[in-house]
Amino acid sequence: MITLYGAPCSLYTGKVRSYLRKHAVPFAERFQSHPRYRDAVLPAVKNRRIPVVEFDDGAMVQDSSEILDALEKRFPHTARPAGALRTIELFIEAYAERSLLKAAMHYRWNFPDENRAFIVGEFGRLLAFEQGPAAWPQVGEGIAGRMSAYLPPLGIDATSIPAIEASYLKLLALLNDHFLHYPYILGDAPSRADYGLMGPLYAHLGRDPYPVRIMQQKAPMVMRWVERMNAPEQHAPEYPDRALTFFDQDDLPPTFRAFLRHAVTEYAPELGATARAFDAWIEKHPDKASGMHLADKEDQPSLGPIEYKLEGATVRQMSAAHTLWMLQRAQDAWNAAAARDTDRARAILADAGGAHLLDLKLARRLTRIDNKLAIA
Ligand SMILES: N[C@@H](CCC(=O)N[C@@H](CS)C(=O)NCC(=O)O)C(=O)O
Repeated sequence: MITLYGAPCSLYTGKVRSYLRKHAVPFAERFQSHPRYRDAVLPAVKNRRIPVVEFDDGAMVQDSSEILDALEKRFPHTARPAGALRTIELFIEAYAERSLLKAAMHYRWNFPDENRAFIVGEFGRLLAFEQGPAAWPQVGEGIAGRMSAYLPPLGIDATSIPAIEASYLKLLALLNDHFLHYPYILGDAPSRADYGLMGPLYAHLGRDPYPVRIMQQKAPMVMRWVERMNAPEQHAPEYPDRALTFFDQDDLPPTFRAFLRHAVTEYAPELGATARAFDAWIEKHPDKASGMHLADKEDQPSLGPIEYKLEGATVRQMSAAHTLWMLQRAQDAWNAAAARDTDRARAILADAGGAHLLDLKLARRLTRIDNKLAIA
């Protein structure tokens, strides 16, 4: 039995929970308030973020992408995309992890009349459920203050908000079109593209009171996908009797290609600016040898401020080294692919305007050691 330490309102927990359900992996979910989290899990992972998965052999992993890697290794019989689509699913996972965080956080924290009581209650429940409803608001407010303080470093401000909203509404329209024809991003079976997107599109945008209404009203097929991704079975009555296969990498449908173009358009400028910030950071830190953490305390440190364009607006935010580690994973899959698949993945990304992302090389490779970013 696997234990998932997480919470319903947690973005990255939504990604892992969906994977476990879709792959029929038995698991139980616990809050961080569970005594085992405090006594055994936190001392082992040394990272306060959720999700954490504790495997039946005692291994514990923090970071949703590393958890999915571990699950892929431990349950190798489960279907996953191969060839060029492996690179593409990892790229979409990276986009979902970073680029959609802005919409998730904006729609959670900037609509307090509708959201605040709910989300403060959620935080109270996950930390102090056993203390009862009277205790939740105060406990929840403490966390809410810390979480909403992430908005400025994420670049969510008066200048960027119209762009963040425009970008999100475009995404909803593109995905709604896609799900008119297919149950998942890469066809008739779920992939890491779907799990990655489930983080923001479920925990925040498909569950908090204000944004869930937008999704229900503007993108009912996306709402259905969220429901499907949380179901243990295929749950796709709209498209019955289909083989559970992925798209043919040589024949990707227009709705997928339009979605990928949007993801590349919105994410590539942030990636490019972050890569430049990393290279500048490396120059300033010649002492950082292989195996050293980027920062002593922070698991996912920033590399300093960056600026880039989103939907014509200038976004000013703190960069995130973690997003480069995610990109590197897609690049690694690309480098490991057979020649034919390498060409194909490049052609798919080129069609979306993002072939250059495969060539974006960093001054040093990144890795994670003891659940923290480090120089490889
Ligand atoms: N890269 C990590 C990110 C995890 C993460 O940021 N989790 C949030 C909750 S969804 C958290 O624990 N935040 C606590 C904090 O920022 O202090 C992953 O994919 O697991």
